[in-house]
Amino acid sequence: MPRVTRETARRRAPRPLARRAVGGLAGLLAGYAALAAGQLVAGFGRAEAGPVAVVGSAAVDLVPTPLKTWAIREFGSDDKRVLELGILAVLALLALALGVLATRWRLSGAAGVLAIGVVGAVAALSRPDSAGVTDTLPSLLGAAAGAVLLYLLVGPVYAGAYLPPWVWPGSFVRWRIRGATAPAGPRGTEGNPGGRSREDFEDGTEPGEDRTEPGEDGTEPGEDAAVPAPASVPWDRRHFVLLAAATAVGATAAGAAGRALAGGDIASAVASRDAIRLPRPGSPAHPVPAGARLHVPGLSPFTTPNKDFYRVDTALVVPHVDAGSWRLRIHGEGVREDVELSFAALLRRETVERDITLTCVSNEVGGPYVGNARWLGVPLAPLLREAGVRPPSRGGKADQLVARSVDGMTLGTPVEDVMDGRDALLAFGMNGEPLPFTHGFPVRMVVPGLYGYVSACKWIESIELTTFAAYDPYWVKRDWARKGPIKTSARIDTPKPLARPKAGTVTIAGVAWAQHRGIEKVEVRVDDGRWRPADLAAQDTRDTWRQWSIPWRASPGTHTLTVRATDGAGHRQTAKRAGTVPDGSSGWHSVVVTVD
Ligand SMILES: Nc1nc2c(c(=O)[nH]1)N[C@H]1C(S)=C(S)[C@@H](COP(=O)(O)O)O[C@H]1N2
Ligand SMILES: [Mo]
Repeated sequence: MPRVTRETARRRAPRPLARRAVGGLAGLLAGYAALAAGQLVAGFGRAEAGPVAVVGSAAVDLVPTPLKTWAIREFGSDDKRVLELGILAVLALLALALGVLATRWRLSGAAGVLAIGVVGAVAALSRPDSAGVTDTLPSLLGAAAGAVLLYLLVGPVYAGAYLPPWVWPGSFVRWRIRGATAPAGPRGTEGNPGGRSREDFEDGTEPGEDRTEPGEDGTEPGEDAAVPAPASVPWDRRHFVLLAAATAVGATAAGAAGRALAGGDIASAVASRDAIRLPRPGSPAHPVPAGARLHVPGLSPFTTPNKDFYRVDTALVVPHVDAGSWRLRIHGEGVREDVELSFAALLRRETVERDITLTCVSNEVGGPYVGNARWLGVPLAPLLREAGVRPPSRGGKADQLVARSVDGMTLGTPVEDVMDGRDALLAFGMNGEPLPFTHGFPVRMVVPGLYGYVSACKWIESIELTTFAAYDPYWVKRDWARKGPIKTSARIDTPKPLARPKAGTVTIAGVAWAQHRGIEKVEVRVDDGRWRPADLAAQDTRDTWRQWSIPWRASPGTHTLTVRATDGAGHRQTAKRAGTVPDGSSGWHSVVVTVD
């Protein structure tokens, strides 16, 4: 019978550092496998319920508004990638720690992995678009797979009790008894009755009792009794490497399979979009006046191409809705009978095409979250009227229209604004093509004059007529104002901040917007000089932005260029600065340049 002596144990067991490293690696592998298994399970259900997606989405919902504002400002549209990387980094650290822990307390490590799965499950249930219990399965089953794998992976280096003594006193008691009968028992037990000392593990002199499966440590079943204390964990490298490799390969395959399954759903949505032939608008937009487009290098184009159009939303997984199965439900206060519209039915209605500039309330002074597109859609007001809805000014009880998207987002719009004659649209076309998925395919709302967060619901699936008193939608619950008319703003596009133009004539140019009121005047000031009126491009409509430019005789030195706009209602922008929360930024945009 191979007697494991203290000496052989010392030789065969991994050194403490190596053991931790192996544990850490086991943790990372188990974590990777958990995520991959979760992705596989999510592939059978909703991609939105993937473990990283649910935690990320819950984080998006939960983070305080200032942090969210900061993230949008700091990372822009990359905020989602950054969040995902952050979550993966945290998970990797946790996995690493649990792996190391598991080399001592095998069950605790595995339980830790399960606990993370439970956090994921809770996050999944907290989502406004949660499909219920099935959404918890990716996190729970993924974590279960990870827990089992961690348990198995650390087997070869496992050198402790199943549970720490403070969790399960039994493991301590058993060890004490064993230690007491063991002549070569662990050092330091006398002076350390409260628990195992570090050295107890690190020198590999473990009581052989709480060990792994028989045989796994190289000893025979029943050998325990014959071996006093020092039977340690022989470091079965082959066992570990095989299991680790199998885990890595299996997890990668599971992850790929999960992605492929999710890809199937996406494919049908993509096919439904490819199949759409946009109707000729019953009421086309009038052509953009030639004078509305200035040709100044560095100036934002009048029409923002779809690929450059800003994107602001909370969707970590872009919804891919099949237009064929899409339905819009209109219901609530004042609706005679619930309306349900298919995409085909929507296209059969009178369609209109309009140029409308969209702006995000999170846009800082001088910021990028504004864009102008040609939208094709169906006017919302007649639809509502047919359903029996009356605006408050005509005695309607509902003053708020709550649009809900397939991802659970809610946006609240004043019914009065939607029905006051402006071109509030259910849009399905954007610059001549079906809406891109990132911009709300198959149908979204667009309401001229209102910030996106109170009007521009993407991936819309229902419209409820209610009151502002009765319901606070998503952003309002997070410190933003109930109503969000767009504030008059102007931005300098060129020269760029910190640019170094040559002395001589420099063209200062940019855009100004005050949707549904129109831009009347733009003025520019250099340093503390007088305000000079800029040349305004022709106005397309009062719902679109206006380009402007002004020549400047630049002299060498550092200069501050400032712009201000006056809207069609006669309101001129003041210097008073406001941040984005709660109802949009205000103040003059300035750019500092150094003329060489
Ligand atoms: N479903 C959904 N719709 C949404 C949002 C969202 O997070 N989810 N964000 C809104 C906000 S804040 C803005 S500014 C606009 C942005 O539209 P865009 O991404 O097409 O530019 O969409 C609005 N519609
Ligand atoms: Mo927004």
